[in-house]
Amino acid sequence: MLEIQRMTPRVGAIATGIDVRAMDDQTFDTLYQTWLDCNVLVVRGQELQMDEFLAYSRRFGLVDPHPSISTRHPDCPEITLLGVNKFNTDGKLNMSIYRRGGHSWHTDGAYDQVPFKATQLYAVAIPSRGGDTLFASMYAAYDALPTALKSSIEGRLGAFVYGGRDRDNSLLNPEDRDKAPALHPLVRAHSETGRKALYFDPGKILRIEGMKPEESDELIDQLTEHMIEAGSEYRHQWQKGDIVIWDNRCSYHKAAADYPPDEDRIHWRVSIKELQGR
Ligand SMILES: O=C(O)CCC(=O)C(=O)O
Ligand SMILES: [Fe+2]
Repeated sequence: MLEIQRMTPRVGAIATGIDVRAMDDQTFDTLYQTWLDCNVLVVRGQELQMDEFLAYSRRFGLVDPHPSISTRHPDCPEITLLGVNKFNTDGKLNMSIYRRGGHSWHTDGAYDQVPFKATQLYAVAIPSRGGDTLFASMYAAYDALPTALKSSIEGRLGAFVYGGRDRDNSLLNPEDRDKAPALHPLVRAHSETGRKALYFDPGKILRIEGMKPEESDELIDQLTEHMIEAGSEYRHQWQKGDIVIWDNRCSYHKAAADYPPDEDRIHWRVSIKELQGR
């Protein structure tokens, strides 16, 4: 029987007692609502083949292949492999793979005109220590912004690209590195809950539209300082067989990227976009 435990007052819930391969619509609706309420949903103890993981993922929306072509599963473009091919041919640790998602707090897909609604990971191999994923709420970040900062971003658009101002886009194929920035409101209402969120990503934002470069950089620094509201964080310690889905419209995340490099930490990952309605 489905049991749900909230992990912190704002972010994170863990569901147990279900098999996602055989879940009726009513149970799924409960999970989905929990996910909207808690922004991050963990389902524990699943044993899945790739097609089963994809079928479950499609219940949340449209599964879209990630722009990093080199890290897609060779037989299944919708699935990105995390933690695979970690060592270069010269034996050196490839930091773009080892530290993927670990450079800064971020939201996935802000470089797309239609950003990812959700990202979902399935834990295939887990190291003996480290390798957690950290989450925090964009709603809490917005609510806690000082009034002056709230007014300076109201109605403003951010311009986002893969790699941001540092242009760290080594996981993209060279021909995919020059896409035009995508523009999104920095105060962005969630399409399903209607709640306002601070939609921001210091590693993808290029500039804030309509501002001088120095002003834009200054505001980006201030938002970076305010994006994580103490008390809105959840740190997920992985178990093999966990499925974790996070809502990119209202949460930030970051990989701890601190596990022993000679151990495996492998996830299947999907990016999910909105379908009409939800
Ligand atoms: O590996 C992780 O813990 C998260 C990586 C990440 O940022 C992502 O998959 O979007
Ligand atoms: Fe990410």
